[in-house]
Amino acid sequence: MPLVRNDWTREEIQTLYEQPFLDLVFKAQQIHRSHFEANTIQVSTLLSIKTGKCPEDCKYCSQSAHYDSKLEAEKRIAVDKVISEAKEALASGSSRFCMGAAWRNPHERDMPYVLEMVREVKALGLETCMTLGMLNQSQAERLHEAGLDYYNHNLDTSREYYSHIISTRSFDDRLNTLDHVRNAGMKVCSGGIVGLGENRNDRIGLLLELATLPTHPESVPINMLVPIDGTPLADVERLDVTEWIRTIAVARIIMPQSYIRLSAGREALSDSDQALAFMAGANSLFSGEKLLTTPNAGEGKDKQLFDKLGLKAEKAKPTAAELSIDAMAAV
Ligand code: SAM
Ligand code: DTB
Ligand code: SF4
Repeated sequence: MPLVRNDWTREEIQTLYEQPFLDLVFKAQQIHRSHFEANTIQVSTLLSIKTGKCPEDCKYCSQSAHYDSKLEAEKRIAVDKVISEAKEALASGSSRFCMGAAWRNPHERDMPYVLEMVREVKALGLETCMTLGMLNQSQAERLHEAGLDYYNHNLDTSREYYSHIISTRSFDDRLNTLDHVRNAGMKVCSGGIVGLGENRNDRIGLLLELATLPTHPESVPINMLVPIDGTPLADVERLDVTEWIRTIAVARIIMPQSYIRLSAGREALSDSDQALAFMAGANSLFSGEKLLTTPNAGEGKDKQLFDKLGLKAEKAKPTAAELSIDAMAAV
């Protein structure tokens, strides 16, 4: 059996989900250890570079202009401010800086702004990531040339449940953006959200889509809905934490070389829940006081958690270009 498969079937994924919880977590941890260093977590910091008034109608989102979430919208923030936040992220041990904008897609007039930001953040020695909505092929190529390592664009949920959550962009629009990102040579960060009122078949459907992409996303965020007052999902029934952890474990098993990211929703988890999520193969998270618009476990809390569990933060990986410069310097 090859190490990494792209031909997973719905039935196989369902069987993985349905096994006893401890068997599933045990298997996920075994697979995790055969592909990654144990006890090592990749840490990213998020920054919202343009907040609110988004034209899209994602039913979970505080930033959609379609709902009254009481969020205060902000214009594009200055590049200098982004750079000072990135320096702080680096100093606090993050290896990747992820910049997000509440756009349907970047307009051409926004491109010089985002490209300058990528160049400057990259120059600090951080890995760079952006999430700006849909991209066309030319935008993806320009971002890659400027030094963007990762692009985050989530499928969010199954193809079947998708239309219950978003009507302003289609599931295929999302897959097209992922194609453009991949073709441009960037790494893909794509996952979804659990706890949207979907059922287990939808969670299976989401993972099936991700694990049958021609190349697995290098990073797979598994968000748990953060309920936002004023949005249509504000009062949706909360999903049991073990079901979130099952989703993480199945993702780890079927995408063994991908970083599985414990994403939005960590605030609702106890330290022991988080330990279980790491046991299930999660090996990446967002640190810092804030995600894009909602609170997150701050640095202090995460440091305590890492100390308590004996975890260490992964260092930023040098790029191929940096490695060849080092090799030349050694001659
Ligand atoms: N506007 C861009 C887009 O949607 O393509 C990028 C930012 S958007 C906030 C990034 C992702 O965050 C969404 O796809 C969704 O998976 C996640 N997200 C947003 N709001 C959330 C919430 N309230 N709870 C959990 N995850 C959320
Ligand atoms: C992802 O999958 N989760 C992050 C990141 N990609 C951009 C965003 C989470 C947002 C949570 C809600 C908020 O803070 O607005
Ligand atoms: Fe806009 Fe992204 Fe929020 Fe959807 S998830 S409303 S696209 S900011």
